[in-house]
Amino acid sequence: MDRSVVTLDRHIVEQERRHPGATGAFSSILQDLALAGKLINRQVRKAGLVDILGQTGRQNVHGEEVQKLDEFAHDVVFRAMDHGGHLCVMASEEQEDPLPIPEEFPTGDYALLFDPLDGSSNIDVNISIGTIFSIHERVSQGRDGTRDDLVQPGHRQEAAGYILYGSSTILVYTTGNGVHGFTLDPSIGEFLLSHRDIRIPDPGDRVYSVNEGHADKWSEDQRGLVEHLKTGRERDGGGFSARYVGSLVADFHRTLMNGGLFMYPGNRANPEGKLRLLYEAAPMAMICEEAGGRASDGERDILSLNPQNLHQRTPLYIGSSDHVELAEERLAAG
Ligand code: P6P
Repeated sequence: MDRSVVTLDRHIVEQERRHPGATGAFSSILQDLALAGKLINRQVRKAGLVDILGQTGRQNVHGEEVQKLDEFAHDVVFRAMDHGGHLCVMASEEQEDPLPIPEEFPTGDYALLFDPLDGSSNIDVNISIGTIFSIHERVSQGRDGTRDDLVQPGHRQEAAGYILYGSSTILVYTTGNGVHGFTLDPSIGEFLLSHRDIRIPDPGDRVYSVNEGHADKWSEDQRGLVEHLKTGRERDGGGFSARYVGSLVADFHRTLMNGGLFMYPGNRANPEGKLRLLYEAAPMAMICEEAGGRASDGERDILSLNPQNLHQRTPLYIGSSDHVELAEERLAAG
């Protein structure tokens, strides 16, 4: 039993040693993201005790009410990342346009996309929420990065991860060399390696995760798929039970750890669904596929999609390979 205490910093250094090409830039980015996670965690843990709850009365680019904690998380991530000298541009779910690196700081070779606090509607009711991040190598030249550095297909991601503020706070990331989880020990303020080389169970738990409140707007095929999962015989791929938190990071983390199938399908009102490709679906897809699972829009691999704009949405079917394949087969069968 390996009883060594492996901090995130030590893990990053060990990973760097294994990959001589690593310049250390990415390690510094991850360490800065971990700091942002600790700062957001501190506020999340005391939300409700300070006047940080409730609406700001303003709306984000998607017309959704901006919670104060959302705003705080956006600012924390931006300010943790803007001065390290490794990024040339950032993008946030909370801002319509790319975020340039302030003039007073140097820029670097990476572009960061993030959802500062996903699941924010759950903040006031003490349900788990999360920060999601995706990192690309820049494709543009010059000091400042451009939209092209951000709007790249998921298979070009250098790294992806999330921080889940749940019963404990866990940071999960991958650079394509395994998926690793670090649980925050608040008594020492360190993320400690708690889940080395996560593999998604396959076959996974017979659990499906979708908001059936939207069923009336789904396609016939989607309704047929969920009906099959619920009522089909186990040997025919049915016999599933349901779990749904309504917070992507929480629903995805459960799926990653236990297996299962998370779905956010398109519907009549929103054919592309609700989830954002670049800073929600694509980072989760990189993590899931690195852990041995799959991520699809119902027909195509999420990582193969060629994005057209920063905040575009995509349907998402993600989890244990066998379950995602079953979904694709049933959706294709019509
Ligand atoms: P619905 C939270 O608002 C979020 O963006 C994701 O975290 C979550 O998976 C989804 O929306 C839940 O949406 O329509 O089920 O409430």
